[in-house]
Amino acid sequence: MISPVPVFGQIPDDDIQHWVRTLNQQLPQVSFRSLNQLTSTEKQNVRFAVVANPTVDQLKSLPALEWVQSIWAGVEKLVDTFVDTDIQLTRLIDPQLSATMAECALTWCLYLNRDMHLYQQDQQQRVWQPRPYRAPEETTIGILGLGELGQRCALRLQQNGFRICSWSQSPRDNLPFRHFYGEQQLGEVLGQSDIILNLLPLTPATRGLLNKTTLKHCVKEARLINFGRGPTVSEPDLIAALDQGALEFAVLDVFDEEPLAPEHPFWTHPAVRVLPHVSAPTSRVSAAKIVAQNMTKMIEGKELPPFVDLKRGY
Ligand code: NDP
Ligand code: OXD
Repeated sequence: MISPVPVFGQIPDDDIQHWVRTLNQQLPQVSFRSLNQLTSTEKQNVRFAVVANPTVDQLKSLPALEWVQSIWAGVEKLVDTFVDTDIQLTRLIDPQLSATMAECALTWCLYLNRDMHLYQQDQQQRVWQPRPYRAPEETTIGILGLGELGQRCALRLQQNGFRICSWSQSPRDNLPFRHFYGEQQLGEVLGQSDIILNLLPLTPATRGLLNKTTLKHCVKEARLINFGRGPTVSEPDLIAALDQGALEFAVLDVFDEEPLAPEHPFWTHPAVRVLPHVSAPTSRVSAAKIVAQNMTKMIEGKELPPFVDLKRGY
Protein backbone atom coordinates (compact mmCIF):
# COMPACT_ATOMS: atom_id res chain seq x y z
CA MET A 1 0.00 0.00 0.00
CA ILE A 2 1.59 3.31 -1.00
CA SER A 3 1.23 6.36 1.23
CA PRO A 4 -1.32 9.00 0.17
CA VAL A 5 -0.25 11.12 -2.80
CA PRO A 6 -0.72 14.84 -2.19
CA VAL A 7 -1.88 17.18 -4.94
CA PHE A 8 -0.84 20.79 -4.38
CA GLY A 9 0.47 24.00 -5.85
CA GLN A 10 -0.38 27.60 -6.51
CA ILE A 11 -3.80 27.04 -8.04
CA PRO A 12 -7.19 27.66 -6.40
CA ASP A 13 -8.39 25.13 -3.81
CA ASP A 14 -11.40 24.27 -5.96
CA ASP A 15 -9.06 23.26 -8.79
CA ILE A 16 -7.03 21.10 -6.40
CA GLN A 17 -10.25 19.37 -5.32
CA HIS A 18 -11.21 18.76 -8.97
CA TRP A 19 -7.80 17.26 -9.63
CA VAL A 20 -8.05 15.07 -6.55
CA ARG A 21 -11.43 13.74 -7.69
CA THR A 22 -10.34 13.16 -11.29
CA LEU A 23 -7.11 11.43 -10.24
CA ASN A 24 -8.92 9.21 -7.74
CA GLN A 25 -11.32 8.18 -10.53
CA GLN A 26 -8.44 7.42 -12.87
CA LEU A 27 -6.39 5.45 -10.36
CA PRO A 28 -8.62 4.20 -7.53
CA GLN A 29 -5.84 2.07 -6.00
CA VAL A 30 -3.99 5.29 -5.00
CA SER A 31 -5.35 7.77 -2.47
CA PHE A 32 -4.86 11.26 -3.92
CA ARG A 33 -5.52 14.04 -1.43
CA SER A 34 -4.90 17.74 -1.13
CA LEU A 35 -1.73 18.48 0.84
CA ASN A 36 -3.61 20.06 3.73
CA GLN A 37 -5.58 16.83 4.23
CA LEU A 38 -2.43 14.94 5.15
CA THR A 39 -1.39 14.50 8.79
CA SER A 40 2.19 15.43 9.71
CA THR A 41 3.07 11.73 10.00
CA GLU A 42 1.66 11.08 6.53
CA LYS A 43 3.69 14.01 5.19
CA GLN A 44 6.88 12.44 6.53
CA ASN A 45 6.23 9.32 4.39
CA VAL A 46 5.18 10.91 1.10
CA ARG A 47 7.31 9.58 -1.80
CA PHE A 48 5.26 10.77 -4.77
CA ALA A 49 3.32 13.99 -5.39
CA VAL A 50 1.31 15.70 -8.10
CA VAL A 51 2.00 19.42 -8.36
CA ALA A 52 0.99 22.59 -10.15
CA ASN A 53 3.60 25.24 -9.59
CA PRO A 54 4.22 24.36 -5.91
CA THR A 55 6.00 26.59 -3.42
CA VAL A 56 9.39 25.64 -2.02
CA ASP A 57 7.87 25.49 1.48
CA GLN A 58 5.24 22.99 0.32
CA LEU A 59 7.94 20.78 -1.14
CA LYS A 60 10.12 21.10 1.94
CA SER A 61 7.26 19.84 4.10
CA LEU A 62 7.72 16.41 2.40
CA PRO A 63 11.20 15.19 3.44
CA ALA A 64 10.89 11.71 1.83
CA LEU A 65 9.76 13.01 -1.56
CA GLU A 66 11.33 11.03 -4.44
CA TRP A 67 9.27 11.87 -7.50
CA VAL A 68 6.99 14.65 -8.57
CA GLN A 69 4.59 14.74 -11.51
CA SER A 70 3.80 18.24 -12.69
CA ILE A 71 0.49 18.91 -14.40
CA TRP A 72 2.17 21.68 -16.39
CA ALA A 73 4.44 21.28 -19.38
CA GLY A 74 6.83 24.11 -18.42
CA VAL A 75 9.11 23.29 -15.51
CA GLU A 76 11.39 26.31 -15.06
CA LYS A 77 10.30 26.97 -11.46
CA LEU A 78 10.56 23.31 -10.44
CA VAL A 79 13.97 22.95 -12.05
CA ASP A 80 15.33 25.74 -9.85
CA THR A 81 13.91 24.05 -6.77
CA PHE A 82 15.04 20.50 -7.57
CA VAL A 83 18.37 20.94 -9.31
CA ASP A 84 20.43 20.22 -6.17
CA THR A 85 18.21 17.42 -4.83
CA ASP A 86 17.68 13.74 -5.70
CA ILE A 87 14.00 14.31 -6.47
CA GLN A 88 12.98 13.21 -9.97
CA LEU A 89 10.58 15.35 -11.93
CA THR A 90 8.19 14.37 -14.70
CA ARG A 91 6.48 17.12 -16.66
CA LEU A 92 3.22 16.91 -18.55
CA ILE A 93 3.63 15.51 -22.04
CA ASP A 94 0.11 15.15 -23.36
CA PRO A 95 -0.83 14.79 -27.04
CA GLN A 96 -4.08 16.61 -26.22
CA LEU A 97 -2.09 19.60 -24.94
CA SER A 98 0.02 19.61 -28.10
CA ALA A 99 -3.12 19.47 -30.26
CA THR A 100 -4.64 22.39 -28.33
CA MET A 101 -1.46 24.42 -28.79
CA ALA A 102 -1.36 23.59 -32.50
CA GLU A 103 -4.98 24.74 -32.85
CA CYS A 104 -4.13 28.05 -31.17
CA ALA A 105 -1.00 28.52 -33.28
CA LEU A 106 -3.02 27.92 -36.45
CA THR A 107 -5.75 30.31 -35.30
CA TRP A 108 -3.32 33.17 -34.76
CA CYS A 109 -1.15 32.48 -37.81
CA LEU A 110 -4.25 32.59 -40.03
CA TYR A 111 -5.41 35.75 -38.26
CA LEU A 112 -2.08 37.48 -38.76
CA ASN A 113 -1.60 36.19 -42.28
CA ARG A 114 -4.99 37.60 -43.32
CA ASP A 115 -4.05 40.96 -41.71
CA MET A 116 -6.93 40.83 -39.24
CA HIS A 117 -4.79 42.71 -36.72
CA LEU A 118 -4.41 45.55 -39.23
CA TYR A 119 -8.13 45.61 -40.07
CA GLN A 120 -8.87 45.88 -36.37
CA GLN A 121 -6.57 48.91 -36.17
CA ASP A 122 -8.25 50.36 -39.30
CA GLN A 123 -11.69 49.92 -37.78
CA GLN A 124 -10.67 51.96 -34.77
CA GLN A 125 -9.68 54.80 -37.17
CA ARG A 126 -12.79 54.22 -39.41
CA VAL A 127 -10.45 53.45 -42.30
CA TRP A 128 -11.75 51.36 -45.25
CA GLN A 129 -8.60 49.88 -46.75
CA PRO A 130 -8.62 46.43 -48.42
CA ARG A 131 -5.20 44.78 -48.56
CA PRO A 132 -3.94 42.25 -51.12
CA TYR A 133 -4.69 38.61 -50.34
CA ARG A 134 -1.71 36.60 -49.13
CA ALA A 135 -1.94 32.80 -49.24
CA PRO A 136 -0.39 30.69 -46.45
CA GLU A 137 2.03 29.30 -49.07
CA GLU A 138 3.56 32.80 -49.30
CA THR A 139 4.22 33.02 -45.57
CA THR A 140 7.08 31.43 -43.64
CA ILE A 141 6.56 30.61 -40.01
CA GLY A 142 9.71 30.19 -37.95
CA ILE A 143 9.11 27.95 -34.95
CA LEU A 144 11.54 28.41 -32.07
CA GLY A 145 11.59 25.15 -30.08
CA LEU A 146 10.81 21.92 -31.87
CA GLY A 147 9.75 19.80 -28.90
CA GLU A 148 6.39 18.22 -28.11
CA LEU A 149 4.50 21.42 -28.85
CA GLY A 150 6.69 22.86 -31.60
CA GLN A 151 6.57 19.67 -33.68
CA ARG A 152 2.81 19.40 -33.48
CA CYS A 153 2.40 23.07 -34.41
CA ALA A 154 4.82 22.69 -37.33
CA LEU A 155 2.83 19.83 -38.81
CA ARG A 156 -0.54 21.51 -38.31
CA LEU A 157 0.67 24.76 -39.85
CA GLN A 158 2.32 22.95 -42.73
CA GLN A 159 -0.86 20.95 -43.41
CA ASN A 160 -2.57 24.31 -43.68
CA GLY A 161 -0.21 25.44 -46.41
CA PHE A 162 2.26 27.58 -44.45
CA ARG A 163 5.98 27.31 -45.17
CA ILE A 164 7.79 26.21 -42.03
CA CYS A 165 11.28 26.49 -40.68
CA SER A 166 12.31 25.55 -37.17
CA TRP A 167 15.08 26.15 -34.67
CA SER A 168 16.16 24.15 -31.67
CA GLN A 169 19.20 23.16 -29.64
CA SER A 170 20.20 20.14 -31.70
CA PRO A 171 20.36 19.16 -35.39
CA ARG A 172 17.52 17.08 -36.88
CA ASP A 173 17.33 14.87 -39.92
CA ASN A 174 14.41 13.87 -42.09
CA LEU A 175 12.11 16.76 -41.29
CA PRO A 176 9.66 17.90 -43.96
CA PHE A 177 10.88 21.50 -43.51
CA ARG A 178 14.16 23.38 -42.97
CA HIS A 179 15.64 23.09 -39.53
CA PHE A 180 18.25 25.31 -37.89
CA TYR A 181 19.95 24.78 -34.57
CA GLY A 182 22.23 26.39 -32.05
CA GLU A 183 22.90 30.00 -31.18
CA GLN A 184 24.76 30.67 -34.42
CA GLN A 185 21.80 29.76 -36.61
CA LEU A 186 19.17 31.76 -34.73
CA GLY A 187 19.72 34.74 -37.04
CA GLU A 188 19.04 32.56 -40.09
CA VAL A 189 15.65 31.39 -38.88
CA LEU A 190 14.65 34.89 -37.75
CA GLY A 191 15.84 36.30 -41.07
CA GLN A 192 13.37 34.27 -43.09
CA SER A 193 10.30 34.16 -40.84
CA ASP A 194 7.27 36.33 -41.57
CA ILE A 195 5.76 35.01 -38.35
CA ILE A 196 7.93 33.89 -35.42
CA LEU A 197 6.29 31.41 -33.07
CA ASN A 198 8.13 31.00 -29.77
CA LEU A 199 7.67 27.63 -28.09
CA LEU A 200 10.94 27.44 -26.20
CA PRO A 201 11.12 26.43 -22.55
CA LEU A 202 12.51 29.03 -20.17
CA THR A 203 16.09 28.15 -19.24
CA PRO A 204 19.19 30.26 -18.55
CA ALA A 205 20.01 29.96 -22.28
CA THR A 206 16.57 31.08 -23.52
CA ARG A 207 16.02 33.89 -21.01
CA GLY A 208 16.21 37.18 -22.91
CA LEU A 209 17.02 35.33 -26.16
CA LEU A 210 14.86 37.64 -28.25
CA ASN A 211 16.35 41.04 -27.53
CA LYS A 212 17.43 44.18 -29.37
CA THR A 213 20.44 42.40 -30.88
CA THR A 214 18.74 39.20 -32.04
CA LEU A 215 15.53 40.97 -33.13
CA LYS A 216 17.65 42.90 -35.65
CA HIS A 217 17.78 39.70 -37.71
CA CYS A 218 14.00 39.71 -38.19
CA VAL A 219 12.53 40.48 -41.59
CA LYS A 220 10.94 43.92 -41.69
CA GLU A 221 7.45 43.93 -40.22
CA ALA A 222 7.67 40.36 -38.97
CA ARG A 223 5.03 39.33 -36.48
CA LEU A 224 5.81 37.56 -33.23
CA ILE A 225 3.71 35.04 -31.33
CA ASN A 226 4.98 34.18 -27.86
CA PHE A 227 3.31 31.05 -26.48
CA GLY A 228 6.42 29.78 -24.64
CA ARG A 229 7.44 31.87 -21.64
CA GLY A 230 7.49 35.66 -21.21
CA PRO A 231 11.12 36.17 -20.15
CA THR A 232 12.42 34.63 -23.41
CA VAL A 233 11.52 37.96 -25.00
CA SER A 234 12.94 41.18 -23.57
CA GLU A 235 9.79 43.25 -22.96
CA PRO A 236 11.43 46.70 -23.37
CA ASP A 237 13.26 45.56 -26.53
CA LEU A 238 10.04 44.17 -27.97
CA ILE A 239 8.20 47.43 -27.33
CA ALA A 240 11.04 49.36 -28.96
CA ALA A 241 10.98 47.05 -32.02
CA LEU A 242 7.20 47.50 -32.36
CA ASP A 243 7.41 51.27 -31.90
CA GLN A 244 10.11 51.52 -34.55
CA GLY A 245 8.08 49.34 -36.95
CA ALA A 246 10.84 46.71 -37.07
CA LEU A 247 8.24 44.22 -35.88
CA GLU A 248 4.66 44.73 -37.01
CA PHE A 249 2.66 43.00 -34.29
CA ALA A 250 3.00 40.72 -31.27
CA VAL A 251 0.52 38.18 -29.91
CA LEU A 252 1.58 37.50 -26.32
CA ASP A 253 0.16 34.78 -24.12
CA VAL A 254 2.98 34.74 -21.56
CA PHE A 255 4.71 37.51 -19.63
CA ASP A 256 7.53 38.26 -17.19
CA GLU A 257 4.93 38.72 -14.46
CA GLU A 258 1.55 37.00 -14.60
CA PRO A 259 -1.11 38.25 -14.28
CA LEU A 260 0.06 41.24 -16.32
CA ALA A 261 0.02 44.36 -14.12
CA PRO A 262 -2.84 46.80 -14.96
CA GLU A 263 -0.33 49.59 -15.71
CA HIS A 264 1.75 47.47 -18.11
CA PRO A 265 2.22 49.17 -21.51
CA PHE A 266 1.28 45.98 -23.39
CA TRP A 267 -2.40 46.42 -22.45
CA THR A 268 -2.77 49.56 -24.52
CA HIS A 269 -0.13 49.09 -27.18
CA PRO A 270 -1.84 49.15 -30.60
CA ALA A 271 0.48 46.48 -31.97
CA VAL A 272 0.10 44.01 -29.10
CA ARG A 273 -2.59 41.46 -28.42
CA VAL A 274 -2.61 40.28 -24.80
CA LEU A 275 -3.87 36.79 -23.94
CA PRO A 276 -4.07 35.59 -20.32
CA HIS A 277 -1.91 32.45 -20.67
CA VAL A 278 -4.58 30.47 -22.47
CA SER A 279 -2.95 29.15 -25.63
CA ALA A 280 -2.89 25.57 -24.34
CA PRO A 281 -4.61 24.98 -21.02
CA THR A 282 -4.09 21.54 -19.47
CA SER A 283 -7.10 19.27 -19.99
CA ARG A 284 -7.73 17.73 -16.59
CA VAL A 285 -9.24 14.54 -17.98
CA SER A 286 -6.53 13.73 -20.50
CA ALA A 287 -3.74 14.89 -18.17
CA ALA A 288 -5.11 12.75 -15.31
CA LYS A 289 -4.85 9.68 -17.57
CA ILE A 290 -1.20 10.49 -18.24
CA VAL A 291 -0.49 11.16 -14.57
CA ALA A 292 -2.13 7.83 -13.71
CA GLN A 293 0.03 5.98 -16.26
CA ASN A 294 3.20 7.62 -14.94
CA MET A 295 2.20 7.00 -11.32
CA THR A 296 1.59 3.32 -12.12
CA LYS A 297 5.05 3.08 -13.67
CA MET A 298 6.60 4.61 -10.56
CA ILE A 299 4.69 2.26 -8.24
CA GLU A 300 5.55 -0.85 -10.27
CA GLY A 301 9.11 0.36 -10.86
CA LYS A 302 9.52 -1.72 -14.06
CA GLU A 303 9.51 1.03 -16.66
CA LEU A 304 10.00 4.59 -15.44
CA PRO A 305 8.28 7.66 -16.91
CA PRO A 306 10.47 10.28 -18.64
CA PHE A 307 12.31 12.53 -16.19
CA VAL A 308 13.22 16.15 -16.81
CA ASP A 309 16.94 16.72 -17.27
CA LEU A 310 17.39 19.14 -14.38
CA LYS A 311 20.89 20.19 -15.45
CA ARG A 312 19.73 20.97 -19.00
CA GLY A 313 16.73 22.78 -17.54
CA TYR A 314 13.90 21.35 -19.68
P1 NDP B 1 10.02 20.35 -25.04
O1 NDP B 1 10.97 20.19 -23.90
O2 NDP B 1 9.38 19.13 -25.61
O3 NDP B 1 10.76 21.10 -26.25
C1 NDP B 1 11.63 22.15 -26.04
C2 NDP B 1 12.27 22.54 -27.37
O4 NDP B 1 13.04 23.73 -27.15
C3 NDP B 1 13.21 21.49 -27.93
O5 NDP B 1 13.11 21.42 -29.32
C4 NDP B 1 14.60 22.02 -27.54
O6 NDP B 1 15.64 21.67 -28.41
C5 NDP B 1 14.36 23.51 -27.65
N1 NDP B 1 15.35 24.25 -26.85
C6 NDP B 1 15.54 24.24 -25.52
N2 NDP B 1 16.55 25.07 -25.18
C7 NDP B 1 17.02 25.59 -26.33
C8 NDP B 1 18.06 26.51 -26.64
N3 NDP B 1 18.83 27.04 -25.69
N4 NDP B 1 18.26 26.83 -27.93
C9 NDP B 1 17.49 26.29 -28.91
N5 NDP B 1 16.47 25.41 -28.68
C10 NDP B 1 16.26 25.08 -27.40
O7 NDP B 1 8.93 21.41 -24.57
P2 NDP B 1 7.40 21.51 -25.02
O8 NDP B 1 7.35 21.61 -26.50
O9 NDP B 1 6.58 20.47 -24.37
O10 NDP B 1 6.99 22.91 -24.35
C11 NDP B 1 7.68 24.10 -24.65
C12 NDP B 1 7.29 25.20 -23.68
O11 NDP B 1 5.99 25.69 -23.98
C13 NDP B 1 7.18 24.79 -22.21
O12 NDP B 1 8.44 24.71 -21.62
C14 NDP B 1 6.34 25.90 -21.64
O13 NDP B 1 7.19 26.95 -21.21
C15 NDP B 1 5.51 26.38 -22.82
N6 NDP B 1 4.09 26.10 -22.65
C16 NDP B 1 3.20 27.15 -22.75
C17 NDP B 1 1.85 26.92 -22.62
C18 NDP B 1 0.88 28.04 -22.71
O14 NDP B 1 -0.32 27.84 -22.48
N7 NDP B 1 1.30 29.24 -23.07
C19 NDP B 1 1.32 25.57 -22.40
C20 NDP B 1 2.32 24.56 -22.33
C21 NDP B 1 3.65 24.83 -22.45
P3 NDP B 1 16.09 20.13 -28.67
O15 NDP B 1 14.92 19.51 -29.40
O16 NDP B 1 17.26 20.28 -29.54
O17 NDP B 1 16.33 19.55 -27.32
C1 OXD C 1 2.27 24.79 -19.02
C2 OXD C 1 1.57 26.05 -19.24
O1 OXD C 1 3.48 24.84 -18.83
O2 OXD C 1 0.34 26.05 -19.13
O3 OXD C 1 1.64 23.70 -19.05
O4 OXD C 1 2.19 27.07 -19.52
